[in-house]
Amino acid sequence: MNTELATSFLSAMASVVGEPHVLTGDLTAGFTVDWTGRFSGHSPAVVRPRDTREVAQVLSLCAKAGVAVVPQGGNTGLVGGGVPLAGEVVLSLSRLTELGPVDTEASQVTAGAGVTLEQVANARPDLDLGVLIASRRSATVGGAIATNAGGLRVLRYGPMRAQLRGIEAVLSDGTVVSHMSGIVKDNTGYDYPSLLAGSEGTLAVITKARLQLVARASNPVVALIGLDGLASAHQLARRAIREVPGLMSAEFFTRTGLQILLEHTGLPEPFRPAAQTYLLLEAFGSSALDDLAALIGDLPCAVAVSSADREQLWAYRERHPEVAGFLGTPLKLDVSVPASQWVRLASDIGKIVTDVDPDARVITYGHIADGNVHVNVVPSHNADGRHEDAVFSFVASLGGSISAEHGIGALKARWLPLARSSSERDLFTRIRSAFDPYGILNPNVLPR
Ligand code: 2HG
Ligand code: ZN
Repeated sequence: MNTELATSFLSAMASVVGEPHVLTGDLTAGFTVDWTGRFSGHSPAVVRPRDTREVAQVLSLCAKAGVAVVPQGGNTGLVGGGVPLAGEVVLSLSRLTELGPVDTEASQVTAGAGVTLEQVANARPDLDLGVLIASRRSATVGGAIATNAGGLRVLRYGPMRAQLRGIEAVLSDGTVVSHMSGIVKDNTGYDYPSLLAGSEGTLAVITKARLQLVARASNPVVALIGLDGLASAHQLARRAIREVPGLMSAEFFTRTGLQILLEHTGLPEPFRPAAQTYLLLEAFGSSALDDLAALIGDLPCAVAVSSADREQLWAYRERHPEVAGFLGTPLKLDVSVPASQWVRLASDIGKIVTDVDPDARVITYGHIADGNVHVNVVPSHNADGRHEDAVFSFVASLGGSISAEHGIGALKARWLPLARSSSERDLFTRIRSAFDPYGILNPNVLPR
């Protein structure tokens, strides 16, 4: 954009959202870099509309000027999908914070794109949001839907897409589409809310969603169990799925990650003796404590019933995303494989990475029941694609997915052909053109 064009474009933006909500220069800093520090770019402006009408006006101005836009929620993404890597305008949805009253008949609520997941979860004491992620205090409804966030309870409630009962969104030409009736049985044509879930801001800008809530878990119990290796953890998790009816979470981490976490945070050792692999299970219901006790037998463990104790045990798992960051700028790869391949993936992935970078540090943890391993790599020097290449090729050879829950973003765009055929990618392109004929929505995310 030349200077003259930029000035008139910015004043047009200001006339829509008000001058204080068009941020330029140093004020854009917090919006142009992701929280890991791996992805950073620059932006001529961060525009902060306050409602759907303003979003529509901003988008039609951008479409007319041919200005690319990166929609941004809480900026908690991990694949470079929410930051302006090529000088795009940042469309921040953080002011769309309206949270409607809970519809208690349907256990549903309508939330603006900028409402945090924690605010939705706390909308009523007897209800909860099925999706629970560590970044819930900053991650927002719009971003969580756009990335189809998964998290710690997918095995019971599914990812964000499964909570969706309606959506309102704006297309790149400013058209508002809205289907918010909340009806569960509704076969009146294409399920575009579902398509927008996981579209990573490439199809439309989500402004509002109607979300299904779940009953808040009664009598939750958390158990952290020490095991002699990944195979035993996998076996016990499979048994938990069959034998613990109230199971909500089955998470794992290893001694390597735990050791670094303890050293950098001052958290105490959870129990002795120290183990190679840790399995964290959470279950609810009147029989949860007995069911877990029967499963665990005499394995070393810590069990928590009170809210404070449960939180303390969860911290060992929920703080794992910080671990690689204590050592350097991490590369966060989230992959999943069929259950039958999980032990192979989790056991071999460290060597797969160190074969291409012997001094790289590798920390693994994740959602064991979903076959999902978070491979956090701290490269020994500049990441040049070889770590991703090694991990994703191995995962593809096991019949797995190169993105279990974080999306393709900019990080994985090059490797999408490992996961999707050319006919599928052609279809993606045609869908994308139908929603965004101007080609301005998140152009660096998912290959065009
Ligand atoms: C988690 O499961 C998140 O904690 C973040 O998906 C994973 O930071 C990561 O790699
Ligand atoms: Zn995760």
